Amino acid sequence: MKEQLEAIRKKAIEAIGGAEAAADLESLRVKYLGKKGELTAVLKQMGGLSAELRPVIGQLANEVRASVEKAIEAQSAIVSERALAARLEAETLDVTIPGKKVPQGHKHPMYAVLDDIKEIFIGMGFEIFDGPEIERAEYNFTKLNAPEDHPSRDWTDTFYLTEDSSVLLRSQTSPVQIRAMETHGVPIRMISPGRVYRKDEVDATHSPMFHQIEGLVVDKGITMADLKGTLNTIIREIYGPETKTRFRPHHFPFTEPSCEMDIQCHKCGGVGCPTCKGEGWIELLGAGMVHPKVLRNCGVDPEEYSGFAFGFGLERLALGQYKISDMRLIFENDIRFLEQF
Ligand code: 2NL
Repeated sequence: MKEQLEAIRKKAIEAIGGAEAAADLESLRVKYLGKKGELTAVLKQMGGLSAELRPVIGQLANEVRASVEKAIEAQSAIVSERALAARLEAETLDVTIPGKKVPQGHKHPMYAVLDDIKEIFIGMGFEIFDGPEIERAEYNFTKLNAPEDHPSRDWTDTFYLTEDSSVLLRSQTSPVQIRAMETHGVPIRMISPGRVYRKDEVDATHSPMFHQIEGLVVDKGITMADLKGTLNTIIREIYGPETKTRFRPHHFPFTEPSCEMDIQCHKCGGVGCPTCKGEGWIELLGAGMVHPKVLRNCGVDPEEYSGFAFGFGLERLALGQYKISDMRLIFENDIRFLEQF
């Protein structure tokens, strides 16, 4: 039995020395020291030994178990050290390699123009209001005094979302102002920038979706002088203090009287050039005194209050400001274009 035990010790320690993974060590432990292992098998035969031999063999068996356990422990340390070394090797990080440059973006030129304009209005005490892009015809047209047969109501001009033409994609942001008069009440000084939708074919100056900024001021005693003064101040903030403007009569269903505002061509100073198409003036926005019917439709008494409103296209303004020749460039988001701003 002594030889048997020594043979187990030799075999086990050899096998353990060759083990390369923790799992191999565990199966060797089971093989030699486990309940059904080789050492246990030998110990089971101890009953047949003489009284003198039994303690000697018993002690030897314990020694063998201890040395096998020690070998497993030692090899286990080596195995995990090797595993760690291999992992460190595989995950080496060279901190001296230059980093990857993250390209830095910036505001879209049209939103830069929008932010500048918002700042100017905020500085003059205006509030900014948002509203839904999916609107009721009632808010987009009816409350704004658009007659039932007004051409802008035609399905060839407006995107309707229901068969009965009661829901649509807003064609202007005035419904935001109607809602503001109803919920916020008057007096009010506000602008409503946002997307609007019209069934226009895409070309250099048209897009079926564009951005509009509309403004509204309602208070006691507001007159056409307030309209002209406010718009002149704002235009001179944007285009410089020397900018010349003019107001021409116009017609909108929601304002009375109505006008359009032009600025003198900054390129030719009013003489006439390709930028202003020989006119000397560039059309900028539409405006007017809020129609008494519109005020009444929003629960405002036109005997007590009056107001002015205006609206303009943001893309058109940005095109002019950055001397961009084609509106499609604003929407295409080609990096080569956007990087220039
Ligand atoms: C344009 C210029 C305009 C308005 C928009 C407006 C809003 C309310 C009441 C009255 Cl709540 N008017 N907005 C006024 C004049 C012009 O937009 O060229 N539109 C077709």
